[in-house]
Amino acid sequence: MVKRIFKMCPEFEDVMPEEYKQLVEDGPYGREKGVTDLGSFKELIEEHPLCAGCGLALSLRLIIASIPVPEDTIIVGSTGCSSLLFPQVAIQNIHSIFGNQNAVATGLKRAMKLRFPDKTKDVVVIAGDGATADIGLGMVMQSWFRREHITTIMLDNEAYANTGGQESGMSYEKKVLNMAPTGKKFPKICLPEVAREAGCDYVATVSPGKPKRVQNAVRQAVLTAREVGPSYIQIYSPCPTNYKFKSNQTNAVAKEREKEGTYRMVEYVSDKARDYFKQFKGEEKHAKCN
Ligand SMILES: Cc1ncc(C[n+]2csc(CCOP(=O)(O)OP(=O)(O)O)c2C)c(N)n1
Ligand code: SF4
Repeated sequence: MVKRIFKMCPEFEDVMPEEYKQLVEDGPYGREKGVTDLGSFKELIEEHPLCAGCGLALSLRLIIASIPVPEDTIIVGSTGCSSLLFPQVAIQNIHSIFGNQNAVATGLKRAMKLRFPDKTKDVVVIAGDGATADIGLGMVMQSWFRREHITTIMLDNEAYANTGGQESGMSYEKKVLNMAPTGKKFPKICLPEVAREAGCDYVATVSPGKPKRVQNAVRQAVLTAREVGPSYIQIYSPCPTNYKFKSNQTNAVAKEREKEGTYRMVEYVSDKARDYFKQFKGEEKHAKCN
């Protein structure tokens, strides 16, 4: 396994912020840390303003603990509940106007390649279902058609939560929400299938109820985007506030939906990606980064 090496420049040690020093000394900068280590190291997100029991917060904690090289990653967020949390994440991140996230990520990835030709910079989009499957869908799909080397992660809470509970393309049929009082008239969009048809080389649906699966999917998706082509993860992130269940039931709701088959967990790896991954033969796939 190739070890990641990351050191603070000695000349700057005394002027670097305390938080940064802690991330180098006791956090995941330069080290292999994952979801099974949570609670034993300084995390990249330690507090947030989202509702108690928010599925997005659970998902983001896991996603962020799974990013293979956080110090060389840039997250592109979008408007929605998750955008309230990103200012407190110790990974470079940029907020994009609602729906524009994959266009912004495209420009960023290309600019990073020009600016740092000898370095790997991973660009990961993390946005809500409204931003991804509705208002930003055109830009999301065009980035997949163009085979941009970026990872797209949808936080699927099956609603426009931040604006009070409108239905989204990802809400399921007949679901009554605060601002969909007669129930949704159309079925849930099957975006994993759209992603596969649009050319994504790695596609997975996961939920925070199964942390190790989240980690494997995130690492595989980031590596795919780095070396093969676009990748897509959809993480089911139940919203207690709009779906009106108790805030300690979030993981139970996620597990129940998976068990009853109303939230399908799928994984698709293209032949190209499968060939690429073959070379690692059981090694930690993400370890081969600089
Ligand atoms: C261009 C633009 N259109 C609409 C809005 C209003 N708006 C803010 S958040 C939001 C809903 C976000 O829904 P989603 O992407 O599902 O994220 P969630 O809040 O559910 O996490 C909308 C419509 C906006 N801020 N900007
Ligand atoms: S409204 Fe829902 S998605 Fe938004 S912060 Fe609250 S629980 Fe999370």
